[in-house]
Amino acid sequence: MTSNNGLICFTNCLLPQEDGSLLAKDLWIDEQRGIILDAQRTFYLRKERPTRTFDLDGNILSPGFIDLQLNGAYGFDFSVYEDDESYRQGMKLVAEGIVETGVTSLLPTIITQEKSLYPTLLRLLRPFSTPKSATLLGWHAEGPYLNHSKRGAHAPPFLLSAPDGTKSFEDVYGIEHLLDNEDWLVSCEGQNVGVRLITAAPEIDGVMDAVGELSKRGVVFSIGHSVATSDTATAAVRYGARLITHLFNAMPQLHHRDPSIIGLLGASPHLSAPMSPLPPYPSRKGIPLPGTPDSIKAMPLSGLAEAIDGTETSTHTPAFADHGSSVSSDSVIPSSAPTRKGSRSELHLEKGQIADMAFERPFYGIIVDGIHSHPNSVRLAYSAYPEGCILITDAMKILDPNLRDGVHEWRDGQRFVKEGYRLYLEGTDTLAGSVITLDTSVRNFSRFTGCSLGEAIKCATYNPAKCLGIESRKGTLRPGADADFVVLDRKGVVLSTWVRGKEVWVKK
Ligand SMILES: *[C@@H]1O[C@H](CO)[C@@H](O)[C@H](O)[C@H]1NC(C)=O
Ligand SMILES: CC(=O)N[C@H]1CO[C@H](CO)[C@@H](O)[C@@H]1O
Repeated sequence: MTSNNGLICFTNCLLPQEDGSLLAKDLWIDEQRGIILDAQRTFYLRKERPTRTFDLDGNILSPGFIDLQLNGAYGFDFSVYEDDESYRQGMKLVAEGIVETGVTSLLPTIITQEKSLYPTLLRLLRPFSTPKSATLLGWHAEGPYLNHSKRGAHAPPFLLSAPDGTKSFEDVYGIEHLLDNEDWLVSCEGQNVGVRLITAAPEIDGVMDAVGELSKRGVVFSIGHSVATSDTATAAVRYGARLITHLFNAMPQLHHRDPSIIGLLGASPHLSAPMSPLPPYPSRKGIPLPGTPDSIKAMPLSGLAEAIDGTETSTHTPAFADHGSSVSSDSVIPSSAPTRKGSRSELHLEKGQIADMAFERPFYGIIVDGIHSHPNSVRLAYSAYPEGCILITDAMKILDPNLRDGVHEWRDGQRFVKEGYRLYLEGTDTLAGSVITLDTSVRNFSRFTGCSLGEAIKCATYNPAKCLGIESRKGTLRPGADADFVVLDRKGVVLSTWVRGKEVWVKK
């Protein structure tokens, strides 16, 4: 009998990979440190074997799900403040409950508030977890810089413009919440580094001026509740916007002449690159034409495709890596594909302003309840840009898999009507967020799009982690990452949830 070295081996399981495939392989973790291990290194260098082995019966051992937009659950609303103590209780309630849906990390989302309430809420909403809870990663502020005409359920009197650019954002959210903090996930507990994501409309006065600075400080800027034209939306992305908030909702519908925000999914990174000449066509008999570059001359025809792809020559436009960069430099995994600097503006921007800004298509959050977007729309978006797809719930405080249908109290005297997965403001047809869970979204998404379960899982794990720049710690099974897992059966039903190497929920 060896003594307990804290090593656990999961065996007989399928591991979701970062390319969306599922790989039959063991996974080792260090239960005490709560992290994933490199099994080979541990075995050969430490000469240790796991003390415990879990046979997962051919099921899926997925990284825990990450929800970038959750307004509340189990009766608690992140946007409602009564006192510090009950707010903290609410955070704990949600963080400990939500693991039953496979979620191990999330961004509590606060909708537009009266200005004076922000400092109070944001002071409390710092990164948080308990030994058996999901991690609250900080906060997502949805508002108050939203377009009135796309406000959805946000309260009109509280919407603001940002006449002083970044300073306006600091005034509302509190400057201490918007300080640059590269190492936030490591050093987060107890610190005022809560801001992770801001949803705002770039056409609102002053907002565009703040996008670059906020992005530089590590905030994910997300375009939402907006009527931005194609040019404005593209400019926001060039300045640093990395995400679109609940694609299709609270934005103009796709118009072919001005596809607005949705059109970003179709944007070509090559649009503003200079045209580069094709290499000359070699003669059929392999006799080089005059003036053919040496690299082409020496190459059999089968190699030409590669040359034209740019893998062999440097004269052609290089392959462009969407999201080759990351907001948090310590977690950047260098991309092998070269990133290209935007070389010429086709936008109505000041000359020189974008000289150093590469164009990357933004990620997009999408609610997959079959109500906020038709399944065909979900499939259309995913087909256009699978690498950017992030499943979000945008769920409201009444999210609770066991809650009955009917009328429920919300806030400011407003009430919702819940009918199955539908949720309206009482007396209107305005959708008021969702009551879908992320595990259900993953299953629905796979059906809507025809993608594999592994590919659907990627949209709830790796893609959101990459959007936040934390993919070396969360959303993946890399050695060194947190041992946060959801065990799914082969239909995607949650069997158990683990955080930092401990099982915190089991299906009964
Ligand atoms: C908000 O949207 C409306 C169109 O619905 C538009 O007319 C208005 O200009 C937008 N607001 C700003 C500040 O651009
Ligand atoms: C539109 C749609 O098919 N939604 C489904 C999502 O998943 C839940 C749970 O499996 C179903 O009840 C919904 O019908």
